Amino acid sequence: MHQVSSPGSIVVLTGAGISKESGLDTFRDHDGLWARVRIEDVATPEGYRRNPQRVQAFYNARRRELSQGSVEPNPAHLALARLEREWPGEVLVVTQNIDDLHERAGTSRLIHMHGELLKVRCERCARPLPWAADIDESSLCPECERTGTLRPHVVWFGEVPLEMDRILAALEKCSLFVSIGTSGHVYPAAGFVTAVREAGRARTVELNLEPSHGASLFHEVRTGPASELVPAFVEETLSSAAQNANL
Ligand code: BJW
Repeated sequence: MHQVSSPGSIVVLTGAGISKESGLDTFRDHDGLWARVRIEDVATPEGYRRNPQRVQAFYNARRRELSQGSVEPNPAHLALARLEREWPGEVLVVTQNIDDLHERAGTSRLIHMHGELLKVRCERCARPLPWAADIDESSLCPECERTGTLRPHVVWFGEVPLEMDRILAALEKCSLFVSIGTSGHVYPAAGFVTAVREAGRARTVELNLEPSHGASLFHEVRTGPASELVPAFVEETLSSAAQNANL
């Protein structure tokens, strides 16, 4: 049983596992994306320079999949939005996911550290823009009106994740750190639990289908599907805050 002093702040890190039950594939599970395509080909700047069409096709397909009516937030996304609404302190969700399921569930304090599928950025003028359609070599940047310069607004291996200063500041001061549906293989996200432990003030909890690569670093690990574990954990956290408030 976890306890977090109210109204301390909470940081939640999410990974592909939280969106699995919404119908989106993870990366490293046996049926995941990396079983079908090579990381070096589609998730590195070198792969993009070698074959931009292949990389655009990979992200175009995922962008179309996200717009299908069947892909919707699941009870885990909804529970995190409830946590933000009802927790008396600050809640920040840091997601490695590029889907928009947290937003659709109602989470508003959210950082997409690996970018967003529904945005593109121009390699010339650099500004991220909302984008729901396919991208190809004839796509025109609406800002500088060049063609062939738009790329997915995502963070590939070797690139620097977004908003790291804001994330590290939140990790430093939080009272509870919860990691959900991430395998713990990709840095810097895999190192967040260590940063929190070194700051010495937060309880750390992992909620995952199975213990992750870094499970031993957490105070507590719960295993099972996110759609069950997360609503139960949020209910428990909010009830413990309500009890503390009544003492
Ligand atoms: C469920 C479930 C259910 C299933 N319920 N759970 C050597 C040592 C250490 C580090 C490095 C190194 N060499 C290079 C590095 C750095 C490198 C790195 O980490 N490499 C490692 C692979 C070794 N990292 C980088 O290059 C990053 N940049 C960087 O470090 O810059 C330097 C810097 C940092 C900080 C400040 C300043 C400078 C960039 C990483 C970019 C990652 N990009 C990707 C693709 C882009 C987006 C996209 O296409 O979607 O991001 S890779 C991919 O992995 C994607 C994900 O966000 C990321 C993490 O994957 P995730 O979410 O953990 O998914 P899975 O599939 O691995 O796990 C799913 C989990 O869910 C599993 O555990 C399941 O059990 C579970 N699950 N169903 C609950 N129903």
